[in-house]
Amino acid sequence: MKEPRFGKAVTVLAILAGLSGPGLAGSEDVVIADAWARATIGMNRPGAAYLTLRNSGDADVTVTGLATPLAMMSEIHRTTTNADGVSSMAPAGEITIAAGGSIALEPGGLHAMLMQLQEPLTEGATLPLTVMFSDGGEVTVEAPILGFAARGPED
Ligand SMILES: [Cu+2]
Repeated sequence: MKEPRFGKAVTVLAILAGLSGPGLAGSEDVVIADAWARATIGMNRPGAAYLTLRNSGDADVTVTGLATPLAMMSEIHRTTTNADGVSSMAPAGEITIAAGGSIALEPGGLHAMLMQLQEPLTEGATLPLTVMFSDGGEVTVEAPILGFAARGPED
């Protein structure tokens, strides 16, 4: 049984070397801008939050999930509108931000869906929102909560 153990040790060393190696690109190259959430009436319906992810690194970065203490479950959803003008949404799965690229979560497209709210999203308060990445990194932003009819952070 020595060989499997040796194999595991080599793997761990490789991971450690990767973490400290120069030129490592990953979630530390991602900047989150223009985060905001929309106020909710009560807690019966999910809340929505929006933000822009910019990847200034030279490697693609993948978003694996979202979390906020104000909701039991948070997911990135994608809204699509069919030829009949009917909109529907579904979980978008993992989202990859190309090296040097950016992805916007905005009304009518991708959004952070905040399900099973633990308290209403109140205009004027802020929502802590954590974005998780496939390299294990996390970035947390405080998204201001705007009014019920807000369409963007400038409203
Ligand atoms: Cu949704």
